[in-house]
Amino acid sequence: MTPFNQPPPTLANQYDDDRVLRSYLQRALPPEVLAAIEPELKEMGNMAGGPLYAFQLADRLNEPRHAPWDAWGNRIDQIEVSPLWRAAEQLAARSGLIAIPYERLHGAWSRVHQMALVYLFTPSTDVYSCPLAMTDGAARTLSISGNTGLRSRALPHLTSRDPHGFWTSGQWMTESTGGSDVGLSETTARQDDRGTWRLYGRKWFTSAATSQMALTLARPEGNPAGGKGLALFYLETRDAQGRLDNILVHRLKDKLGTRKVPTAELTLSGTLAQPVMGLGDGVKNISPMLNVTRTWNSVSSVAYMRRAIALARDFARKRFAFGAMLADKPLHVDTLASMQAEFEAGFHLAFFLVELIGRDEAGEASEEERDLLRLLTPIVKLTTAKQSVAVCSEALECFGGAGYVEDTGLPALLRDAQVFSIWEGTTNVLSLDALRVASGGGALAALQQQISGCVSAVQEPALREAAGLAVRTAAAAADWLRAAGARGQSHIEAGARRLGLALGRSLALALVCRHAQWAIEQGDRQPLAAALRFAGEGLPRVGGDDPDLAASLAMDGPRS
Ligand code: MFK
Repeated sequence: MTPFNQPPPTLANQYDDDRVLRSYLQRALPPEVLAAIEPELKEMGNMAGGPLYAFQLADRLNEPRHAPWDAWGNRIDQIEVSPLWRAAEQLAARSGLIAIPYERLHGAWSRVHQMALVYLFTPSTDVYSCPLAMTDGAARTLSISGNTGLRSRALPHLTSRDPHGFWTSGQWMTESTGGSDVGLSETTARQDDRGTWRLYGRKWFTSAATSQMALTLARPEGNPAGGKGLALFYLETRDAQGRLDNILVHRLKDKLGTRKVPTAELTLSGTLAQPVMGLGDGVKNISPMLNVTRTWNSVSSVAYMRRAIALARDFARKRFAFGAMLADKPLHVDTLASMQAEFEAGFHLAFFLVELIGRDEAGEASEEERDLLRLLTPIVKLTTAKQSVAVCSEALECFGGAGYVEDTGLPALLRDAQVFSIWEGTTNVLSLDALRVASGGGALAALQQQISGCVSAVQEPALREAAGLAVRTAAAAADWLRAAGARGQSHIEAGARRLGLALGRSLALALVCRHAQWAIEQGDRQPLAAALRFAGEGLPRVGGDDPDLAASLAMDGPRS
């Protein structure tokens, strides 16, 4: 007797199959831009759901390898990445995943063009988006640095469409003293008599240590402590002979996820470097890079949600249990609906951020939009990262035991998603960043205005109540912030995460309502269902917290 074998989930063309992406692009883009970029999106969608996905599954057990020595005792620190990663690099360069926003063929829409491709590419390439994000961040930082020498040296490589000329960049910030608190960095920069700078120190979490260059922070000797005393440096990892330039790779990290990413601990012992923009304010000067990588993080978070749901949905049509397909089981369908609503709201949030960056880079953003961009970069990152972990976890459950078995390829989704809320600023660090921005200037007012603007477009009676919830929640958050000042810094700080999530989810709701209104006018009521479901699950409450009670609860333990 032939035993029963469950057909595995499969993927269709990931562009054709993605109603949310296609509907968003139809609304947001001028028709001629959509017509121009759609063939690329279709092609990437075909790769991502077909050959690249098959390659990803076949490559599952391949991880980067570090060879410290050659056979004859020479220190080589060679790092081999997996075959999938080598192919991903070629595809990324040829597809212009970094080049597109710098070529800017479609003006302010070029970032949407780029990120729509990135969104399709990312879930089939095992976090190759990490080196790409840093490369984009370096390209952006150098292009606005005013350093014409470094710009003309590196930018043509970082934005090349030729895989042979393409460079990736590292973003070497983290040290064992300063993960989040980068100002504690101990790496020093020393200048010799001829004016040449060399770096000395240990970098503790250098992602994608195979890059040709890196932007990093070091403290010029004699500079004061803290982030202001650090300076932003450019370095090339290899010398003219192709040897690592006084860089010793100690080991690759053994991480929960992102296992294809060769994250290294390394020591710089006299590596040649050049200051990018002055000899101080390093944290501030590297922030354009952080803001770009945080945006990639947001797009990757929604891309992972979409992939997890695509697989779970396909499986629901193939899995028979308790007398019916899962797709016909009301409770399973209800669970998928909640996942889809989270994803759909997160998608609109992430791509709204992408639109703002595009406008800013094209010089079309108003002052309010620039304020909004500064506030939303941390908020969208922290909101979508939390969504992604929750949705990917729920998706694994949709497969029962198969979701917990490695060779289905499914557990990697959750392991990789978990990084989104950690790297590039944890939820709490980003909440505090957002709190600072929201507390001064006009950013919070700009955000409330944006929410009201979205909501004012909503006519459909069923949507109006949902849209009103977005306005009320954002207003309550702003009221809390104004009142919290009188209750002291620890009170404000304790509420920062709730504030960030309340604002992020309010805007997500407003954006999905605005989109739903447009879609209804096109005869599509699916986004309406997403908006109502997202609103129905509620938005976070800000306030009502007492820091003293929280401290006794959090640090619970025997009293002396
Ligand atoms: C899938 C794609 C994902 C990509 C993967 C990439 C791989 C990972 C590579 C990594 O390197 S991960 C490690 C990333 N590390 C972080 O994200 C650090 C997290 N910590 C923070 O963000 C802290 O808030 C921060 C280090 C910025 C705090 O440092 P400080 O020394 O207390 O600085 P401060 O006072 O907050 O800011 C200094 C100046 O920079 C201020 O300006 P002023 O001097 O004019 O007052 C800030 O306003 C400004 N600033 C800080 N963050 C900014 C910013 N400006 C614009 N945008 C920002 N995000």
